[in-house]
Amino acid sequence: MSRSNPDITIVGGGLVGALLATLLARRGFAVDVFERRPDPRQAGYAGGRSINLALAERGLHGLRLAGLTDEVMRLAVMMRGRMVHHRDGRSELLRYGRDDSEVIWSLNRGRLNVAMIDAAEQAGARFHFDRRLDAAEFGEHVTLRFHDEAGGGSHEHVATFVVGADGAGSALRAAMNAVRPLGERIEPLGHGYKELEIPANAKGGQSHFSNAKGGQSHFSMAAGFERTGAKSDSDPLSPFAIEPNALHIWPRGNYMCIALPNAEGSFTVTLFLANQGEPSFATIPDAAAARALFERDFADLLPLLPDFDQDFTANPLGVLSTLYLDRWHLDGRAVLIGDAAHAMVPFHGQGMNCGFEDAVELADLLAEHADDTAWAFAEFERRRKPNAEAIIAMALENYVEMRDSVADPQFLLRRDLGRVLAERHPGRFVPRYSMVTFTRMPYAQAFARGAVQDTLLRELTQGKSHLDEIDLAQADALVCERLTPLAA
Ligand code: FAD
Ligand code: E1W
Repeated sequence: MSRSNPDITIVGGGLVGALLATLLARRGFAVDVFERRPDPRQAGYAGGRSINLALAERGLHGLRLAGLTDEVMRLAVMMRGRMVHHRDGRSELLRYGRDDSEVIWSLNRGRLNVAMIDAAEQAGARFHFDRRLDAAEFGEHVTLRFHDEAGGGSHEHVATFVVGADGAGSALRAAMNAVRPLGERIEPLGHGYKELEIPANAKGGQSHFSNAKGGQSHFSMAAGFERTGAKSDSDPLSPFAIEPNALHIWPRGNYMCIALPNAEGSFTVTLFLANQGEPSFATIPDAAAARALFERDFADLLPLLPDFDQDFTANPLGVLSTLYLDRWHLDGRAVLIGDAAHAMVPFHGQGMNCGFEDAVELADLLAEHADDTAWAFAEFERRRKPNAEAIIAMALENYVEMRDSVADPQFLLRRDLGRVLAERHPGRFVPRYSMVTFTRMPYAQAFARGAVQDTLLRELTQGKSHLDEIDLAQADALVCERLTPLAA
């Protein structure tokens, strides 16, 4: 089929652009990817900083289709649940799923991107690094102008049509919007974030054994090598200062820290905090003020952050916004995908996972309808936009749930009853987190079923304060009446 296929031009060789490039190149399309940054295989990624992200079933499925699972899973650390660190120093592990088949994976963003660029090139895609899109003209063809970030000067590329995978600040989106407004609305969260690091072998300032295997730790949780025993972080040979196989959360009401493990034994910590008010990034303008906040609110975490002042000063303050668009495409000439189409707040850990689902859907549509991209792009938007809107809403809701998870007793009663009903009705009453994280059902369906379940829990717990006051026979009847069984 390959010769009658149009050439594909992708702007942005990040996670989503690289996956789309692989999927299309494997189907015989000629694919060109233009990426603003230098080749990460030569330049080293992220300035040496180790930023990680959580991969779940939806993202894993995309990687499977690209033939990337074996390689990527070798780099991954299993996270079985969230480890909640309370103010009083106690911590508890709340499992995400029913067993170790329902877990998520922590991955180094830079390494993942390199693996994906390699895979795309092996499939035949051509990458052009140091090429920043600065203008696009939409005539009969699409003329793209790139600034050469390495050598200066500009380059032109003429495309039949173009896919914008250039992230939340998409330059292609701006160019499309100038031709025909996309109905863009950017909603700032009002909270920002700062990344910090717990280094490998950080044990609260005490000196410790370094890992005998010299970095290639046996604690890195490649799928088949999983260690049993929950106390691996207290093993003196472990490079991990805290439990490796968890996503750590320090909820503090209006703000929080999280930490995700890296295979080498370090953790990337992220502080999420309001930009204004008390406390906020405005009231901790320097490392000394930030340290005082941590001494008060993250007392058990601070000793694990030996480079606190340096990290706080040098690392940029991240901005968090949601991007809503009315339209994702300009007839058959341009379409947006991933964060360029629907940037969301990170509190469900689904931005990349959702972008990978986009890539799979768009690759399928282009493979079937390459001769009618106007239809393919419209259909892509029709299928994906309601799902993007659903995960956007769920990600916003999850911030509140994460940061004050210990608050309201009615919330805790609903959560406990939810657990009981999930156990009594597997495949019918499924926690919303599980539908989002461990299944590939459309996000919009997970959102809708989640709403039905929440209404049910509110009705059943109305005026009650203990689980044993609840009529489970009535609950069972309502579950069966309002929720259809999910396909296996
Ligand atoms: P990007 O990753 O932003 O890639 C865009 C690419 O386009 C980049 O390589 C960029 O250099 C390039 N580019 C930009 N402009 C131009 C231009 N003008 N010309 C050429 N190239 C250009 N998601 C998860 O699934 N799990 C998580 O745990 C998770 N955690 C997160 C934590 C934080 C703090 C944040 C902010 C996000 C998190 N996300 C997570 C979301 C995830 O990072 C994004 O959804 C994902 O990176 C989107 O991929 P993308 O390829 O669409 O965009
Ligand atoms: C996940 C940045 C980030 C990434 C995540 C998650 C969270 C909180 C954050 C959601 C979650 C994996 N979550 N974790 N525990 N309960 N919900 O599942 O990716 Cl802040």
